[in-house]
Amino acid sequence: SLLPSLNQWQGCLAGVLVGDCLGFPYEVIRFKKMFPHTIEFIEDDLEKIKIRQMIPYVRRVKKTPTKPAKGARVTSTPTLATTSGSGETCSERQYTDDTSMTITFAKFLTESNDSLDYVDLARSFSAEFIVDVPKSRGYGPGVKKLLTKFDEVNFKNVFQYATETFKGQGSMGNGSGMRISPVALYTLNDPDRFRLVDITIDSCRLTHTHPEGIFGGIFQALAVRQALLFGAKKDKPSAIEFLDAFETEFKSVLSSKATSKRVAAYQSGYQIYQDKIDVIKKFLKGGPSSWSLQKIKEELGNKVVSSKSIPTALFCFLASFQEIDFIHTDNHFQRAITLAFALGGDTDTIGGMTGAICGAYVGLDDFPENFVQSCEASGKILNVAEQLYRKCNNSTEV
Ligand code: R7I
Ligand code: MG
Ligand code: MG
Ligand code: MG
Repeated sequence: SLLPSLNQWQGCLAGVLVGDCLGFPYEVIRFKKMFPHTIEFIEDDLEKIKIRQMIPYVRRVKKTPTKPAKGARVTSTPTLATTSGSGETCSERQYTDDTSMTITFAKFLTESNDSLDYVDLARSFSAEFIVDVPKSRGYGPGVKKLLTKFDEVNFKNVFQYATETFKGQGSMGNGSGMRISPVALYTLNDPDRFRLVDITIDSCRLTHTHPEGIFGGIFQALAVRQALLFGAKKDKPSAIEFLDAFETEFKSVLSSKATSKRVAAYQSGYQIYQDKIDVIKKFLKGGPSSWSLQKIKEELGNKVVSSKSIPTALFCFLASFQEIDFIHTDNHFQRAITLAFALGGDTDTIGGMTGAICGAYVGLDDFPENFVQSCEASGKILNVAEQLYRKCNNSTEV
């Protein structure tokens, strides 16, 4: 069978970027005030389903802070900085922590030797966080504190601090899933296919030790891998076939000899994801008339915690195998991310995770024109995807 192509590797990471950049203005939790110009036809679709009612006002991103529009609530959230000159309108769509941590993680995997040093990963995340501070990338509050702490203690005992967050439960934020797709790429050709689980757990443990955070990371990494593998097939599967294969693999993490010991400490985080897989199956089998935006929100979720967003991203990808009556595009990638945005809530992250899966499946060439190029750091993310591809495929051919 065919190997996943460079086009798919780049589609995966560019998928994070596009979902994040285009998605964050729709988020109702943070960044309410910011609304860079967006892709018109997505806007048209969302307009029809009244999504814009959630958005207080529209304005372009400027470096110099502008006065909030009349009637807008002033929050402490600073405006997004841009790379353009002072006062100039910036034409790039800004990315957030989702993309930032994904790029850092991908670079780390590209530059590391085989024995990954997670203290180095912590250093890289912290260093990039500091670079990101003036740009207000919207890092989660728990992660923000941790990345600052790591630096303060000079990266001693980096695994200790995450266990102390959220009253000693550890974070179950979806940050574990939003940055994980490079791990699916990095381990794709590894003879030990469960190395994906090891690297996911160890990297998540820096910031997300809650069992649901850990299993969320595993869920998203496996979804991306499944997309790479099935996207390379000549005979494309149905959405249900994709889900079945994914479910088998996800289940085997718990039961297989290679991983069961490793995940034992986090076992309690598994069942909630199995329940979500059952919901996804019910929706796919019932077809588009069996679900609505409201039902997705209620039964799968659109929240900032892992279990209420990571399975939702898989659903957005799978539901988009078919036409959706309120989204007017023939393009799989565009349909999938538009569905993610239409849910509201944590739109940058659900958009980015949907984009990672769908981009890995369809490949960069199948993105609508200009989606990637209009985002900040598009060259950077395509470049790191290519370097990671060359490293892991041991080749210089495309
Ligand atoms: O997971 P994390 O990196 O946040 C990612 C999100 C994405 O939406 C990004 O786009 C960015 O906006 O933030 O950061 P954390 O601070 O670890 O977790 C994020 C949020 O999840 C927290 O602020 C909490 O609201 C929630 N959360 C929890 N709530 C209850 N109990 C995380 N862990 C818990 C918990 O154990
Ligand atoms: Mg974000
Ligand atoms: Mg956010
Ligand atoms: Mg988010």
